[in-house]
Amino acid sequence: MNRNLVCRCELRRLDATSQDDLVDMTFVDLAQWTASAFENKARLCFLGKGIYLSVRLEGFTNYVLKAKVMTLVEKIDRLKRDKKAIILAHNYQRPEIQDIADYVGDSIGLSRRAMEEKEAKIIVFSAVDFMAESAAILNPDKKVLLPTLGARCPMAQMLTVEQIKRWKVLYPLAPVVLYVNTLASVKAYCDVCCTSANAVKVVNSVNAETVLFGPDHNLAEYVRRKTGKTIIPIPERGFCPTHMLFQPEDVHVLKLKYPDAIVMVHPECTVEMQDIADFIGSTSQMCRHAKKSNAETFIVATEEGIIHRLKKENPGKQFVSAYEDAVCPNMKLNTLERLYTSLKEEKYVITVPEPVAKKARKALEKMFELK
Ligand code: CIZ
Ligand code: SF4
Repeated sequence: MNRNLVCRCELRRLDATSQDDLVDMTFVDLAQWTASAFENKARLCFLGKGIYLSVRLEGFTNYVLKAKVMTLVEKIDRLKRDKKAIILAHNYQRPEIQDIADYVGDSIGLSRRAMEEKEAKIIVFSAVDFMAESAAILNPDKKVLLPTLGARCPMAQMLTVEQIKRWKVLYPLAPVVLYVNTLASVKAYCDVCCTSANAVKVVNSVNAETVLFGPDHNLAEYVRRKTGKTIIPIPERGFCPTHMLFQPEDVHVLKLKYPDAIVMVHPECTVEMQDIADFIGSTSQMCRHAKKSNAETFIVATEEGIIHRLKKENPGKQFVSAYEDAVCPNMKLNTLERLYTSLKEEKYVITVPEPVAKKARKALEKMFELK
């Protein structure tokens, strides 16, 4: 082949914003030596928005430098590999995030998975603030990223250190059990943490008949009924705005359409909802229950993100949200685009000052010790 071919360059538009967006750049029908000779030069020409270089060789038909535009998922996968990162996603995340995550679970499952991780240098925690904080507390050697800084759980903001101090004056002998849906600074003031999956077990394990429990008063009531202990909710009426949207009336209407459906209710729902439930449990408990149950249809009263996982894990069964608009806007702030930017720019790094982390870690570890 003639090595002195004269080449003429043309600019063409492509649906890509930068060289970073392109993969599989190849010369079509061009001998290998020519391809490599041009490759570097051609790559340098990816300058403007959506512009790429095509190459014409005189005396030949039109040889075009072909490049494929990477999908967002491909870009995230490439960054994950390059940066040795893993993605952990909460059960309430958007379906497309759940589908690319290395692990999908509830807060305790995610924290456990983060602790077991040996290879990754970066953990992208696709969830809300307090969950990423817990991961950072339990994994001081890893970089924990929250894709959206504003993804905050309103329930976690409902309990402050000052409030705990005041309640402790009123009940000096009562241990403080806090739901993980609390900020690290608040966890530092509790005896032991719990999740909705293990709240009953944790409260049964403390050696006291009166327990200060926060911040969710519906979960507090569920625990009171299950343990028979005196549970003092702190604050008096802490709640999850998303779970408060479920109403028994909606379930009664759905039951007319699905009379054999099993009603699964999260303990963050109101007591009235708990009263009409066939099964009360956390998201992980709902997943287990749906798998082993012989029922074909389930009415689900928790954030709608879980429906995606339930359907994926139980293809033959039907899952209906007890209220389709029960969407947690905070969880849904995380999008694929934000996840990509988070990985690319390594933001937002979640750190907890060690004096606070040390105390909060103790409360979290105490929970993990209860098998
Ligand atoms: O513990 C969690 O992850 C929460 C907030 C809910 C659940 O039931 O999984
Ligand atoms: Fe917080 Fe409720 Fe959203 Fe969970 S679903 S993050 S408790 S607001």
